[in-house]
Amino acid sequence: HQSGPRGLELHRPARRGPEPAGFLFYLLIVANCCAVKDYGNVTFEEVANDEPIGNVKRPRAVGSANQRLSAAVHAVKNDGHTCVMLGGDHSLAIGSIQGHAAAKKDLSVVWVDAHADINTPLTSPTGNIHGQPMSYLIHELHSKIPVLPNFSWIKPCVSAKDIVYIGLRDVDPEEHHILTLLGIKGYSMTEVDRLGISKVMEETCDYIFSKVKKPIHLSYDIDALDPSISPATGTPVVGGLTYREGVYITEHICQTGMLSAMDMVEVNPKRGRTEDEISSTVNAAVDLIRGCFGKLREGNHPADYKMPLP
Ligand code: HAR
Ligand code: MN
Ligand code: MN
Repeated sequence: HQSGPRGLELHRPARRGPEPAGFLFYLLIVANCCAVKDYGNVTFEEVANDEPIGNVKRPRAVGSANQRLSAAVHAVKNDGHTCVMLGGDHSLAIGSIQGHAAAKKDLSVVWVDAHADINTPLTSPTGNIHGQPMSYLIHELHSKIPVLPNFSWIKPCVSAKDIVYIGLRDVDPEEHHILTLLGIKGYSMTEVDRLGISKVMEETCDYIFSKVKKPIHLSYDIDALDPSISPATGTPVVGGLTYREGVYITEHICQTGMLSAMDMVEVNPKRGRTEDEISSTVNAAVDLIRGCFGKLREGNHPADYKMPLP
């Protein structure tokens, strides 16, 4: 952390290539004092005849892909590193958070997103699993989750009180009911407008650290940012975070010293209509990750930097 972002070079996503199991790609990177270890892509097997269950699309492929991801994240955490997971759609948070929780018992989750992604398979209006990941992970919703093929390995691992949402502006009525029922802490764009992002982050950290300083799982959906900055994503929603608000969140999370794993998701170059849309989206994602690992807008220098002698 001290020496800043030198060495944190991220792989740019390829524009074309196989799209396994509904995900674009996974890449795990570990940063420790900004030394980066690339754990490589998580590979998935094709699942034939992956028929919907109810309206849930491709349950077997998504279930088994997340099981592999969970094992990969667990291994990264057991190696003692901070884990960066590059997606891919937000359904991968199931495996990412599950694997993280397997290594670190008590987590808090900061979910930065235009969407709450807390539909259950039964409330989902679309059947898209990337609108549902939180529902599989929360203890309090366990009884509301039906049996799905390749989902039986998932064990709820997060309490409703340990979650904070930031950036919400497209929440389904059923999701809003769940958020209210469980009393989940959230800062919609209305609260970001009212309080300002610095107050939002101060309150967020007071809340998640109110009892003990738990490790943070930051799940950052690029669509939290305004589509004028990050248009190359599957479900852009107007009225999002500015670039500066988005980066401020990462700087604040970094200075807690408690970031333990992060997801950077829904970056989808195939949804960019021009090269500029793609590069703007990807560059924003890279800047958000660098913010998480110590890049400061005031500038950085290595702790052991020495001035050249005259
Ligand atoms: N709420 C909608 C659904 O459940 C759309 C959410 C999916 N889009 C996302 N998630 N990008 O963050 O289908
Ligand atoms: Mn999301
Ligand atoms: Mn989203």
